[in-house]
Amino acid sequence: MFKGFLKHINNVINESDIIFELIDARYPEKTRNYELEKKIIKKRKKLVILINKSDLVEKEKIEEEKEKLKKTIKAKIIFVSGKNKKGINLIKKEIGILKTKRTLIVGIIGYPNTGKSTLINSITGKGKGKVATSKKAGLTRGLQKIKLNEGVYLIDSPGIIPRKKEESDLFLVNSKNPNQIKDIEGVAFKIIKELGIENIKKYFKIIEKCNEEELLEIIAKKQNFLLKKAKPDTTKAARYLLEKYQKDGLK
Ligand SMILES: Nc1nc2c(ncn2[C@@H]2O[C@H](COP(=O)(O)OP(=O)(O)OP(=O)(O)O)[C@@H](O)[C@H]2O)c(=O)[nH]1
Ligand SMILES: [Mg+2]
Repeated sequence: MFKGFLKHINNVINESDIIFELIDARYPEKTRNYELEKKIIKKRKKLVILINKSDLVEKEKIEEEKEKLKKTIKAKIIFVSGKNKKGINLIKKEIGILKTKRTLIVGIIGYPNTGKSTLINSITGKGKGKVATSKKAGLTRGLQKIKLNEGVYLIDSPGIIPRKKEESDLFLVNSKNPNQIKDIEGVAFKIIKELGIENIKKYFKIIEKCNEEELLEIIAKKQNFLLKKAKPDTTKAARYLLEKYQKDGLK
């Protein structure tokens, strides 16, 4: 599956005149695809980095991240929110600069769930062809070309993950679904650590003093996830925690 997707993405890079890489404003570094960025630059294609979901972070953090990013790559960086339709005019301006008489192809790439399809719908607006979006990672599976206006096409692509990525990191940035995780408890610990045990306890309304491991046991007991001899089923509790994280970010 991975190989097939990579072939698609290589086609997008080859075909496009300009490529927008979407990264998640909450985890900019964790959702950058350095391999693809290198490939795009090598092919001398125009790369624009879109820090999407900027509605979910504080303005100060946004500026800080932009400065950090600027130091690492020679590309235009724009903050957007596909959901709130923020920055859409700036994107259209970038497309407009390149528009000549011939056909212009705009590729949209990024990790699964970074909001590529949602953004395309915001750019094209009402009444135009819509692409499907989902809370679950990995919805878009093939390439889809959407007409923006005369001679300008956007390509929606499946989310792609670089090789050698930790599944806990991929889960944290919503690029993997709970049923794709092998080490369920390991990933649950990572999520608890990242979000802070006190926040997780608050979410599950737990007041007892406990560490990460004990927390899963308490959740298991609370939910009645029990094994033989009433032993708490911590794997099931961990899966429950992962599902909640995907649903509402445990907030
Ligand atoms: N808060 C917020 N959520 C967003 C934004 N853009 C997309 N989302 C949400 O993120 C989830 C994924 O959106 P999609 O547009 O399907 O993401 P995608 O990158 O196309 O995902 P794949 O096709 O699986 O690679 C959905 O639940 C969207 O509602 C945004 O700007 N802000
Ligand atoms: Mg999609």
